[in-house]
Amino acid sequence: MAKQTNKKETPKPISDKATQLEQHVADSTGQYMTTDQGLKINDDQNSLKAGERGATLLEDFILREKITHFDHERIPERVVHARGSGAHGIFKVYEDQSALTKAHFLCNPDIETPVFVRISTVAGSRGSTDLARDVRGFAVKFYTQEGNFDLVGNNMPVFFIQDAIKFPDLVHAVKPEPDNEMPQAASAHDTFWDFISFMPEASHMIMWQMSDRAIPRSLRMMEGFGVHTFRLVNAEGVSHFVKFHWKPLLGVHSVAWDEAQAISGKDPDFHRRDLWEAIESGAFPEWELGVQIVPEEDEFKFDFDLLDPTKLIPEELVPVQRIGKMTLNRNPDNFFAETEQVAFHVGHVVPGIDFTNDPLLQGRLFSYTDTQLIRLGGPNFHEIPINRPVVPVHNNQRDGFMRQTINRGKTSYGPNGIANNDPQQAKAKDGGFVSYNERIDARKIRARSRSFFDHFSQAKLFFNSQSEPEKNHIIDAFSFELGKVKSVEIRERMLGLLNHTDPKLASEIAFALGLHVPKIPLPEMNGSVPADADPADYTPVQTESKLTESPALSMANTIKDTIKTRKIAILAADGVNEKSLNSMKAVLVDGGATVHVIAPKLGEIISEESIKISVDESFLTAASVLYDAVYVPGGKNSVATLEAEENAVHFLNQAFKHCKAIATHEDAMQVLESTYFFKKLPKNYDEETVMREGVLVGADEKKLQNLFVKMIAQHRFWERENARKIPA
Ligand code: HDD
Repeated sequence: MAKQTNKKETPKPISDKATQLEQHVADSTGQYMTTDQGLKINDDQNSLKAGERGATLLEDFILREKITHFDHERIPERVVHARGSGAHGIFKVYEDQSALTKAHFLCNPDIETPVFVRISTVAGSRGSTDLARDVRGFAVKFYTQEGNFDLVGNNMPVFFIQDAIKFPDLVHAVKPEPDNEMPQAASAHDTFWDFISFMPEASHMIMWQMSDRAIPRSLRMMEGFGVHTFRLVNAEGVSHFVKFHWKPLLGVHSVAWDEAQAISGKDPDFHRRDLWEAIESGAFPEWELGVQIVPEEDEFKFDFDLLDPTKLIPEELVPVQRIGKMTLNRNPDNFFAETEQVAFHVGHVVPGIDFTNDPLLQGRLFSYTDTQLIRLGGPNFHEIPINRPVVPVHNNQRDGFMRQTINRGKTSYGPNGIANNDPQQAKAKDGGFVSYNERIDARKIRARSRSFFDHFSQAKLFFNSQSEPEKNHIIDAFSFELGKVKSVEIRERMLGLLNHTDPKLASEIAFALGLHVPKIPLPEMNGSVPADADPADYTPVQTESKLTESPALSMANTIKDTIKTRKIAILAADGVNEKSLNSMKAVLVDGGATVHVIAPKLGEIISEESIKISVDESFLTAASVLYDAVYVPGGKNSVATLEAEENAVHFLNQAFKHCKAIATHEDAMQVLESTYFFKKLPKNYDEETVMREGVLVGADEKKLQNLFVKMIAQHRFWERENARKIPA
């Protein structure tokens, strides 16, 4: 007899949410196959026929059920953020924040709040590449004891548009073009840049989008931002403005654009795999929750409007206080049930967290529930296990497609006398949500505040705050994207717009495009002018930011002190020196890195000491772009094989091109000599040179290992990039 079992084999972290989800988990281990009605199936190989060669009978309910279910397996993908990866975790606040907010989960360091996180690209379809140049969505659902709180942010702190009414236009422009549905998961096409060229308000966001933030090394190495200004409200009803941040403990790191494009071919699931593997291996991704707090009375003290979602508050003006930590510690059991069906909404808040009048946020407050109605098929999507709060739900909402709850009793209205007026409203002191009592005294008007009209000063601030290599990458990214635009008119209009942010930036891009920067007066390129308005009233204002630089905006200043979870390739072949390979491997693994031995073929290699070493990947299945660094150990025969192996030399050339750390044992020098970059290497290998160039050859094993670890922690040696135009 098959054994009944619903137990998981591996212990999973326990939380209220995990326990709740467990009730819905089905595990077929040791079970008989049944129909959806629970009938045991005897033959799942053949349909019921009139004779062996006969027609299939309509009577075959088993066939009908199976095919019908299959025919209905798909639901609409998200209109934006269709491609995403999810994980479970926990959040804990460091210290009581009750001076700022009455949200329970932020007031008690003993409370561990379960979370589900979904990180996504925006433009591509569900099956598109992870490495698209794109904004990343960063959505966190906190299952608190006061209901669900969703922080639905991005990995960039600002947005393209200032008013939600423009969102459908923005998305239509960036999505594949409607006549031929090209290109997939890319903004590098005419309609996107056509739209942007008429939207001066996008000037700041496109600097972020063209920066390396749009091609993260890992979803675990990205910042997150709530983008809008929200409110925190304490038990006394005092409100503070707040910007939410997620700060990754591994730092903020990106790949090179050339590398991103190659990864898209070699492993389009690169980010999803990386997140999954990190969690499976116990290297749990961690972020600190940061808040920038602005008292109500300081609302107008900045040279931008706090309600404008195209502006950030520079960290140098208002420091980010790190108030808690989120750890992702469990992969989903089922992608569709959890990651696909999770429904986020900026309007899911708890007492102590409230909105501002940011016009983008206000529009979002409508959009998210509305979209779930079509995507998840009706008003009961909150009953899908991943969406359920961990606290009970009681109200008079009833019925609708796929209702799960069996509401007992006669009443589904209030007030009622039949059922003691249950469910009852909760007083504020008992946790009832009360909106912040903001005073609004206004005329009804379709308009935009003049305080939203400075579109360039923060775009400039961002560009000026970047390191030299980061600036180059931005110029290259614009040159690539506009280079893919077919219409010269659009290219020129974009150059005209960029010229208002930074003339040098515009002229460098113009050079790559073989164009001149046109001088276009701003009113002529602002498409956001209502029909009856005077365009002069909509002309952007040119102001200078009080800050000339904000170091927090540059990834060059991020954390660079760990090799944890980095992937390192060791190239080897038969005859490798076992000690040279394994002692380096041990040091790297000790530092928390994952090490793969890559050889001409899978199986095992035999070292010069006749020791068998297992091979993780062959040159056919591996590629340099999937690793952070590469090491070549000694061993005469191994070195000779690699030197003659084009794929090994290509591996090193690409690693060099993408500015990665490269180390070889002194005996493996010959392999380096076969690379195109060997002649560029400096002759003297003192530590300073190594840390500048990122290529290391050494005889002293201890020194080699220590320096290699330091090099990998640096992430990349972007200064090498003058060698970008090489044949790798
Ligand atoms: Fe949005 C999804 C983030 C503006 C309408 N958005 C979505 C997701 C993220 C964001 C992370 C994916 C959630 C998930 O993983 O399921 N969106 C943002 C940010 C914005 C923003 C940070 C600006 C600050 N969004 C925005 C506007 C509108 C929408 C202005 C409409 C007026 N967003 C949606 C949506 C989506 C969505 C159509 C698609 C799927 C979904 O909601 O659940 O409703």
